[in-house]
Order: sequence, then C-alpha cells, then structure tokens
Amino acid sequence: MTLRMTCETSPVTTTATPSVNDSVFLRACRGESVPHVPVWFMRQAGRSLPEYRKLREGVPMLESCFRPDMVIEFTMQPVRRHVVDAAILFSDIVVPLKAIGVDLDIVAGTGPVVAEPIRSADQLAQLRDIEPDDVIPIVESVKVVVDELGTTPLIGFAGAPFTLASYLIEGGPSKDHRLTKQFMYTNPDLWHALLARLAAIAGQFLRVQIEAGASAVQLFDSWAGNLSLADYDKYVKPHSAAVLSSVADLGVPRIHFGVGTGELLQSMGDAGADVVGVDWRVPLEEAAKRVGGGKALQGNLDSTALFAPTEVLNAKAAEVIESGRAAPGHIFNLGHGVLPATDPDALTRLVDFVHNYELASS
Ligand code: 1CP
Repeated sequence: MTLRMTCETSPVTTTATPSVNDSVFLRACRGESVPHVPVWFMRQAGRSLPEYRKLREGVPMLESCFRPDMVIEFTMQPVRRHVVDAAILFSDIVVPLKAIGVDLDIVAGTGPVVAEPIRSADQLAQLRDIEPDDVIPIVESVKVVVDELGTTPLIGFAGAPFTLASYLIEGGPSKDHRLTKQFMYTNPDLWHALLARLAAIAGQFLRVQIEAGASAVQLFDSWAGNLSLADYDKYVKPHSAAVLSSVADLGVPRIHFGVGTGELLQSMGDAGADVVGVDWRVPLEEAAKRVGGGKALQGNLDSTALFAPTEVLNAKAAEVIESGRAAPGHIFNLGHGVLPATDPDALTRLVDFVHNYELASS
C-alpha cells in the first residue's frame, strides 16, 4: 500500500480552482493519494429511485436514452441524492447499435431484444460506423451533464464486443450463451469479423462521449465470465483490447468490468484497462494479486448486502475497503448493479459510511 490514504482534515489554502481532474474518483483511478475512498454504483440511476420511476412512466426505456431531458435528469438524480463521487451516463449498451439502425428494443422485464438475430455474413453490413448525426442527443446530453456536474466526473460507457455479440446472436438475454458460443466455435472467421465490427463501434461510442466531456469510461463485458480463460484469450480479448486502445490517445482512465470473471481478471487488465472492475466473488486483495501491473481496482460489495441490517452492511463495506488497500487505487462499488428493490436510503447511508470510513477509524 502506497501513500494512497491520507487523513487530511482540511485542504491547504490555495487559490487554484478545483478541477474535475483533481477529483477523488480520478485520483483513485490513477493510483494517487486520496482523502477518502471514492464511491459510485453501477446502475445507480434507474429503478431503485422513485424519482426515476415517476418520470419514466409511459416512456419506453430506449426512447428515454435518446431524450436529452431524460438522460440529463436520470444521470443527475443519483448524484444529487447519494452524493456519489462520479456520475455514469444514463444510457444502455445497445444504444450505439440502435443509433446506427439495428432493429432492437429494450423490453420491460426482459432487456434488449433484437428483431433479426445475426446468423450470416451479410447481416454484418448493418453494423456500420457511427456517424456524428447518429448520436446528436447523446453528445448534447453529455455536454449539459458535464456542465451541471462541475467537479464531479462523468463516466461514459460502452458494451464490450462479446457482450454486445451475445445479444445480437441470441436475439435477447441468455443464461448459457449457447448460440453465441456455437457461432464462435463454428464460424471463427465470421466471429472475429463480427467482434471487430463491434469493437470499432464501441470504440467510436466511447470516443464520442469522451470528446463531449466524459472524464473516464467503463467497458462493460458483463457476460465474459461465461467463458473459459483460453476461449476468452482466443476469441474475445483481442477485440476488447482494440476498443480500449482506440481511446488511449484521449488519456482518460479506462475501467474494464465483467461478472464472474475471477479467472479472467489478469487477462482483462492486460487488455489495456487502467482500472479493473471486480465482482463480489473475489476479495479485492486476491484480485490485486491476479491483476497486478499497478492497476487500480473497482468494486466489489455484494449488491444483496444492501438488504442486510445496517451493522452487517457496514461490516461488509469495511471489509471491502480494507481489502482494497492491497491495490494501488480503489474505487468502491458494488460487485454488479444496484438491484431495483434496493432502498435508496441504504445507498445514501453506504456512501456516507465509505466517505467517513478512514476518518472514523484512524
Ligand atoms: O425499464 C427499465 O428501467 C429498464 C431497466 C434498464 C436500465 C435502467 C435497462 C434494461 N438498462 C438500464 C440502464 C443502464 N444499462 C445503465 C444505466 C446507467 C447506470 O448504471 O446507472 C447501464 C450502465 C446499462 C448497461 C447495461 N445494459 C449492461 C451492462 C451493465 C450490467 O448491468 O452488466 C447490460 C448487460 C445491459 C443490458 C440490459 N439492459 C436492460 C437490462 C434489464 C439488461 C440486462 C438483460 C440481461 O439479463 O441480459
């Protein structure tokens, strides 16, 4: 553990204007010293918040992602309510695909559903590059949000090629990803062509968000944990690496996250991440050994801990913070998204607990 944790009680008097670049979140991503562990939550926007449910009423999910008034409000809601250290753009991993004209929808209670699942080479033609006109509402939303956020950073995101391919091939959510793997094993050339196309689109979508003002990005490979390490390295890693390296020139931290990826952590870090997101299954101390390379970690409280009595929740959060000290930088998060039934007040109290942890215990 380096000099990451300090116990500053008051900032040194300075005339310099605080900037987003000095935010606790970005400092932790870079492995610099921080006054407290920064915290944000995957899926912090959305169904756990009554103010979200009220405004979303009658508006289809995907439509809301292309309406700047909604994107801006939904992105800001958890920041206002919980005072988290970063915002994440309200969007979805299928938004760039919709933006280039892929016929898909997000069905309530199910998730993304694709009208014509990809089965052949001709269907790859629809996966064209993103043009500036495709993403006007996203760019506008990011600009306004960044302005409203001031010194709080905005995280942009994209779905990684494997996770996007799984929806396009299966036609919707899948537990075993049988068709995806069948495609991968049966048509490796077409598979690599598909993933290369998706990597280009994901990279372009991250670039759009960074150029509009996002100060970090997260590549969600949510379902990569369904792959063996050998298959991940052979069929997936080169394409995720292409996405991450395509935005390297922009100099913002790149977070790489998946669920059930204990065996893939080192490989996901090697794909070019600055921060590796860890799910709740692997303690951060162990994850730090697996990832290595001076990379920061993000995670990894079990989302269901928010349903436990406060003492249990706090004890578990403390374990995560202590375990995170093994990494050069730690951003507190859940091991996956906020569950819709979560009490928002429990999230707010958790943010307070994380922010005050070091001060209270030293
Ligand atoms: O009606 C609703 O409110 C729909 C629920 C919902 C929401 C609020 C979906 C459908 N997407 C979202 C927003 C969303 N999606 C965010 C919001 C920003 C935030 O974190 O606050 C983010 C980051 C995503 C990204 C996303 N979409 C991922 C990667 C993150 C993860 O959870 O692993 C994935 C896999 C999706 C697909 C998706 N979209 C929606 C659902 C229910 C799903 C998962 C379906 C499945 O099980 O495959």
